[in-house]
Amino acid sequence: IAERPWWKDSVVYQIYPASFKDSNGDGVGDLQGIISELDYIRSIGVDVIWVCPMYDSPQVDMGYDISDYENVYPPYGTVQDMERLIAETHARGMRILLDLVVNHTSDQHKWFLESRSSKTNPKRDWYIWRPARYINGERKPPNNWLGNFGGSVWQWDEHTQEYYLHLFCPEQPDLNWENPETRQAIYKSAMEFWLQRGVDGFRVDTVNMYSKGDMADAPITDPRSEWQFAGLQYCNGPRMDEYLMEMNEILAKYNAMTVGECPNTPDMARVLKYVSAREKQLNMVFQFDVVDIGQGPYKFQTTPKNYSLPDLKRAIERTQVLHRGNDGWTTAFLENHDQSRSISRFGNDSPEHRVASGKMLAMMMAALSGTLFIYQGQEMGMVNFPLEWGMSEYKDVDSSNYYKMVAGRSGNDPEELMAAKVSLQHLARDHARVPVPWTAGENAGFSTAKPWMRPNDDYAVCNAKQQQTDKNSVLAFWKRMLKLRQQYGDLFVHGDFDVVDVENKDVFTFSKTWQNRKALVVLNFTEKERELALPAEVRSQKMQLLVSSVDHVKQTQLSAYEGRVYLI
Ligand code: TEU
Repeated sequence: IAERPWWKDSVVYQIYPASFKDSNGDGVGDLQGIISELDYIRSIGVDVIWVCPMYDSPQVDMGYDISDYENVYPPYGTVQDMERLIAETHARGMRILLDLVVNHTSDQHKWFLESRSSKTNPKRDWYIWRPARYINGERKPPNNWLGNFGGSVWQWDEHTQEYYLHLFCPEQPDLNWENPETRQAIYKSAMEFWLQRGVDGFRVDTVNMYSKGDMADAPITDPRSEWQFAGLQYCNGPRMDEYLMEMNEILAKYNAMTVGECPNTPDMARVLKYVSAREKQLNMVFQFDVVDIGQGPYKFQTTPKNYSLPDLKRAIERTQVLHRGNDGWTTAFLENHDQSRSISRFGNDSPEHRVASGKMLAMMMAALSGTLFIYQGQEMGMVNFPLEWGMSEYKDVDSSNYYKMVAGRSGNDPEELMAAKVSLQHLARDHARVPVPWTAGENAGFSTAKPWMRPNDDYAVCNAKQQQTDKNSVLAFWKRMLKLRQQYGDLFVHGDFDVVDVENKDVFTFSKTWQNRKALVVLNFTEKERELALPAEVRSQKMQLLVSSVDHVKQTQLSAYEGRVYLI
């Protein structure tokens, strides 16, 4: 069997520093807050933590705009605090990944301040500068690509009379990976500085955007929409393999693990090349097939729940077959800091069904092959904050840019603004950035000060303290499922995934096979009782119920949101 390095069988817990726990009473989470809860994290049954950007940053994009790779954002702590976090994590038998954000820096990074200072500065070519086009005497950007946060990807710079590229905010200028000097500086400053301090690997931000496609004028594929961003043009450019193999040479010196964030990549052969062991590029990637489901040409141009369960089954299948019969590896995730909460998105976040559907989704994820990633609060069944909250509660540039664009485009049309608000309540990244609730006490136990973001209204019932004592909690069920995932690793982590009844729009049944053993996972995605319709060839065999997400298991009926795993 394929070798099993630690990162294949690990469960990774993603931490968003601003929202995890505040230890010094400034209303913002910090590194000491993470250290203080490492035992809690370990108790869930996870093996690795991934800490989102804690580097020095003006925080335009919550730390994904880095102004100094070799320093910590002061409200979070110091480099010494990071060294303590690394040591305390290792002392508990866990490993630690940091976020590697090297497609761009902050516009406050010293490299960019030099690059923009003059056209002859030695670092001018460390970023991507282009002259304007002039059409009918009017100044135009070099091409009409649109960025991930709306608007052109080109920012005019008065001082040197050129545009610079930014696939995200204007405050996030893209680094020029074509320049070998720049690449070497990135490897040294963003990677080796932390690898030398003992980090075990990286989650690699926007890993397929370092080599851009052809910069020539690329027509927007959907002229109807101002927000049809050109992701397909500037992802997976021609030199991606070369850059990642070069980067891998550094990582290999430290035996470091990598998981790349790989959006906008429908071509499975391209994805496989990134994760194939013999290609020596990345160990695994996050594919976006599942979390992008139901989204329009731009994610917010969609309506809630506008996908079917068969669509979801097919999307999960595309992430589960990637490593089958080859030397690749895959990941399983439903949440991260860019996604809204999975119970709200794929389950049912009403008070009546939050716990049941949270357990059902926990069972699904624990039974999927590949390295499993859980996002802070997912283990407790956190859900989106309600539609009633005002726009002032949305702190994310992605959300506010979209709402502003709709207001401008529609002249503040109330119906358009409400539609935008409905989409944001369903999909905004802000739902993942709400402070983690630790207790039912003031500020949900997150801080002794007013938290930078409002805790969700349900923290009295949904908080870590309550769930650690409640044997029927979502947390208790996640712990149980992670133990079973470890106990039956061949089936759950390495087994071959096959959908059993792809067209069933209510129940998701899939099997996991490892040599002559099989597990059958049956998930009722609806709030109604559904018939337990097992395939004939399975019914005839000896089956043992391994686990159900409900206490009273009926012979022929699945309860609302009930999940079951049978061993065959
Ligand atoms: O995300 C890249 C990415 O593709 C998503 O940001 C997506 O474009 C965005 O959520 C719009 O819906 C990474 C980080 O995960 C994200 O938090 C950063 O904002 C982004 O890169 C820039 O670093």
